[in-house]
Amino acid sequence: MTGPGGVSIVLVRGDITAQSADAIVNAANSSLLGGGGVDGAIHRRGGPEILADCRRLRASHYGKGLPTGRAVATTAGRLDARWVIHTVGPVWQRDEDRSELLASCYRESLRLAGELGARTVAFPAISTGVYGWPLEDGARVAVRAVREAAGAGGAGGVEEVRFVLFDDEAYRAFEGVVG
Ligand code: AR6
Repeated sequence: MTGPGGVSIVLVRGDITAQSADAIVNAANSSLLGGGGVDGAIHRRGGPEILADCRRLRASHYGKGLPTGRAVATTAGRLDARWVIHTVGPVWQRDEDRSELLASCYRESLRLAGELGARTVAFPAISTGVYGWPLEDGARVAVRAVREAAGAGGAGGVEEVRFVLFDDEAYRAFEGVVG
């Protein structure tokens, strides 16, 4: 169903590296040089071109790394996509509300995807793995951020935002929010 700003939200259970989309979003860390989870899988399946691009970014605009909440694009290498958009989620903290930073990851990634000319964008559930964000809250922040950005015209020509959820628990958390 088409939502605010003409953007449809689609939920899929699976591995994000197996998706076909214009842009695939990576739950990276600020080094941009790889890691575990989605990040490890993207670099493994996408091949060395992605890391080469990341190294170039570190050597130019992002000498100190990519700040939390921001997004940057590289080639998608061998993935079935035109771009990988790397974003850095916040580490979850019990005593500090960092949800604005998590929302910023979705907003900035979507804005960049729109600027690049993407129509389909695949997102993982950012911060809900290694970074410890509770799934249901992570889903709530994600869906709200996408709907708000789309409603405010912040998604350019993006037509589909696909959340790619790795397991049943994550899928159900998003299903509960999207309805
Ligand atoms: N496809 C889709 N979802 C996945 C996949 C996959 N292949 N693999 C894991 N998930 P995480 P974060 C789910 O840890 O929490 C890395 O080391 C996973 O179950 O990938 O933002 C980076 O370099 C979880 O629900 O990202 C950073 O250091 C969600 O994707 C750090 O982890 C996100 O889990 C970022 O941590």
